Amino acid sequence: MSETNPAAAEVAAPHRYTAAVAAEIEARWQDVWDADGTYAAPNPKGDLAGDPGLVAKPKKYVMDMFPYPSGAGLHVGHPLGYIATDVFARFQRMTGHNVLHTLGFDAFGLPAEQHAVQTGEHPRVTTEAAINNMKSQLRRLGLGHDKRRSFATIDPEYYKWTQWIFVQIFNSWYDDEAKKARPISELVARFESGERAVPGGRSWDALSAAERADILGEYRLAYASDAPVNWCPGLGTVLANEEVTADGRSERGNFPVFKAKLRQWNMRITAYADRLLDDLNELDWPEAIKLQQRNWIGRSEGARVDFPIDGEAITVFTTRQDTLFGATYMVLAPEHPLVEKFTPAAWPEGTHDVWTGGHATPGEAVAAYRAQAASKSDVERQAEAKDKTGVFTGAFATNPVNGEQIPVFIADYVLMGYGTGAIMAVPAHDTRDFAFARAFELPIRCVVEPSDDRGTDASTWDDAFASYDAKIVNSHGEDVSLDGLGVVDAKARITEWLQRKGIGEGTVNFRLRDWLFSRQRYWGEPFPIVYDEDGIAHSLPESMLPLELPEVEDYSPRTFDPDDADTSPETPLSRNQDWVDVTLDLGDGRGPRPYRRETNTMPNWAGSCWYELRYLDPHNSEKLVDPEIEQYWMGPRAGQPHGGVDLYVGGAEHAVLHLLYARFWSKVLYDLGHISSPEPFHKLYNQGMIQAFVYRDSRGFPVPAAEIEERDGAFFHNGEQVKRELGKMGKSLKNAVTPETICEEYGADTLRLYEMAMGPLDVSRPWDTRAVVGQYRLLQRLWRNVVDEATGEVTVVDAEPDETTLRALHKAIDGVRQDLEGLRFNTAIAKVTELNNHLTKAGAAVSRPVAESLVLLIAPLAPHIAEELWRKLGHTDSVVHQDFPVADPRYVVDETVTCVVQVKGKVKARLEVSPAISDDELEKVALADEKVVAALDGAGIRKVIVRAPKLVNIVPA
Ligand code: ANZ
Repeated sequence: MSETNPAAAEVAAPHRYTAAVAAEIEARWQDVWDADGTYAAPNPKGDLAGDPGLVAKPKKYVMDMFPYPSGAGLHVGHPLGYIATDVFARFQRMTGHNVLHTLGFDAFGLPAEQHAVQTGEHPRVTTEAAINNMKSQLRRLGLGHDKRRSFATIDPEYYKWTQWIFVQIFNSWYDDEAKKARPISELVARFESGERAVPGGRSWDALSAAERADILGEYRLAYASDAPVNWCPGLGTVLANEEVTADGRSERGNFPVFKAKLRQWNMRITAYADRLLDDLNELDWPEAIKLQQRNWIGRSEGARVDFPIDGEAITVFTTRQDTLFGATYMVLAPEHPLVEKFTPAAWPEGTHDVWTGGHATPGEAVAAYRAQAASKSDVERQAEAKDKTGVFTGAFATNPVNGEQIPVFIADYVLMGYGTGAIMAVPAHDTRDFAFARAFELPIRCVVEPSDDRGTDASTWDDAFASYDAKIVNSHGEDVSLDGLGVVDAKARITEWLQRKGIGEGTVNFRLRDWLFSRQRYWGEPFPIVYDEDGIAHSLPESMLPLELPEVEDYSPRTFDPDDADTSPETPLSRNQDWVDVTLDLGDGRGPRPYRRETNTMPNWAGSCWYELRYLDPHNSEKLVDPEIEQYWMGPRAGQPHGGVDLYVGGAEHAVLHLLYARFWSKVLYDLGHISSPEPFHKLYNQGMIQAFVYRDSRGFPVPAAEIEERDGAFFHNGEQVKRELGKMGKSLKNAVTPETICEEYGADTLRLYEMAMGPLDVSRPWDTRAVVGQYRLLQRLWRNVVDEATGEVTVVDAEPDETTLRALHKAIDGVRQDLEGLRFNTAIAKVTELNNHLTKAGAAVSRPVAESLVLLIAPLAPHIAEELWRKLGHTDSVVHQDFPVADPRYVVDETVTCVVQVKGKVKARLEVSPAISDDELEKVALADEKVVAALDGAGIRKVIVRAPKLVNIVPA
């Protein structure tokens, strides 16, 4: 019989497992699963309530980062994580858990909007078509999702609650004393009663509505402000810091990004900096991701110090207050509001030429320099290697530790948005200050003794000495001296001194900025905000949610000359006057009034900030999630003090944005009492990428990978030799392989096995279509161990398995269990393969309990074939909810190991013992051994050292 002639094979073996058989089985079982609701996870209550017996089981919440429904559909690289979570979820179901596993769609986003801009077709139409296409692609893979719980972020019933959460955030403030968010009404009550002083010193009653709104805006966790934002005229929208590249351009489109003052919505995520940092310690996340979040939040401990100037003070933030005696000049950010105030009309007598930048007056110099700085991004300004630029303001401030008059500069390497926007410069010990001091011929004074051999005369140095690990020198004033102290002690002493004098204090500063939350886009959630005639923002009452997107004629944001910074955005929603200008009764006792709607939309991140909560209770129209249901699936428990999803799988590219924003929203909802879990995701796992070979012709253009011929290790396309490299998989590189192609050729179970067998889940791996057949063969052999290929009859026998088979079986059970629990799917498959091969080689009919266990072992990985074989083996209930096999420890251990028994350090006996033997038992066996008894020859025993199972050492008395 020839394997290469499938037609002949099918005649000889009409019941062989083939692609056609796989296709039939897979479609049939997928229909049964859908009809039976096999993957429906019951809730303790609500409309998804189910079997209380199931709810009494421990829960497992297994979740993927949900996809953006791209029009291009899925290639085989996309479902890697989905298959992995599915295998894990199936395993958990078989080990006694009530498992919640589903998948929704993160469906607002730019591609559909861009398509709408080009074609005039509503983005909803293209998005829904893409969702439907993806759903059918995913269904083909046999993923065990609870489909009742799926939704898309564009569903009005979903974004109703996204808007509702925005309203909660808008209507709360952060109480620094209680360290939590509270309703803004409590703050108002405190202002009214006088319990808390009103900023500005007036009484709350005496303030106008607009004045009150301004004050509350300083506290609200969602607030509009005129802060400088990243304005990208080329895209026609503002961007979050995270969306701007290191060289100050838009991540998307690569357009220049400018700093512009625009009124925008922000989220006060900075209020949560400490908690976002501290709670990371409790999460089971990859260390690399935790580190990225820590760096992003960027906590710095240091001090604020006042430098007197003209009867006032410039406050600096420094992390090196121990180097105060080495501060020889100061630098303010060019935008610093105090710059004008201290800039004199004329240059002081004898001002150095390099300090003036060639300008006639300090005023001119400052104005020219400011204009220049405004055209650079923060990142460009901070670049280490850049030549340092700046100008002297003409003013001098006093160094408080020694009374020295030091010049005040403005320079763009100091940012307004960090610390206080002003620094004391210590050129000897800070690299940037060193470069600046050299350029402007400023004194460089060593105050930390270098540990290398450069000496303490800093004027001879080539670079700053920035190490912490050294002693302070040259640092004594009238009533404070730091000389001889280490850095840490010096910091403590000087901070205490500053505090006592009332000119400074220890402080913590964060790099994290508030989150810019508005976009000038159509395809996003509208803000549930309206403005009254005084321009005061009001949130919509819940009864007016969802606020649905209006129809508009033109979806495009207005874009501008990419280089023209003096433009400002125009939002698509502002083009529908009937929607924008409305008369509403907000139910606040003021009756119907005219309002103007907010016309920005929320950023893409909004919908993914809380979706893990909506899966729990997707149809609840009264609440975002029922508290009892939330508590059941997410609530804190032993080992998970902050609760959260039990396993969350997705790409490492989401280290800061999505994962930080979602944590922030959870904490606000937690503080306000809406949920019991302050963290959304307890365990995070990053899957690797599936890469693919890219073939390029002599001009470097990719050619279709499917058309490549390989000859003697070289690759050809239409006869022309091409180059092969490893890259991303996708349309543009002409190397995408769709899951459908593989399913047609081999079946979904083979595809699942192949993806899981390619390597450890967290490692990237190259796709190789030719290797897929290996897993297909495994399934064929599995089938053959249960089913007669000629007759289709089940061949298993009721005889007891032999000892070696029992050992092979229980070792496999033991190993596969541990591997599946530990997400080591590739090694689990290797163990199943080994067992299957053992049965094939044994040649005899397989005994029923062995066959059944084998089917159960592979069920999480290849669910369709497992379901079919389970049925063929005579079971009427689904394999999905069977108990996963448990290994019998007697067969798991190697039969025996050799134990060496020594008396006085000499080997006297060798014993064959069980590897599981305890120290006590081994000692008894050793002491009873004839040869040992003979060797001791009646002597007493001083000491017995036992290292079970391999060594016993006896020391006679
Ligand atoms: C004096 C000094 C001496 C500093 C020294 C450093 C080394 P991190 O750790 O990132 O928080 N700095 C403060 N505000 C700044 C701003 N708005 N723009 C640019 N630089 C700013 O950095 C804190 C240090 O960065 C501060 O400590 C300050 O320089 C500078 F040997 O003060 B240091």
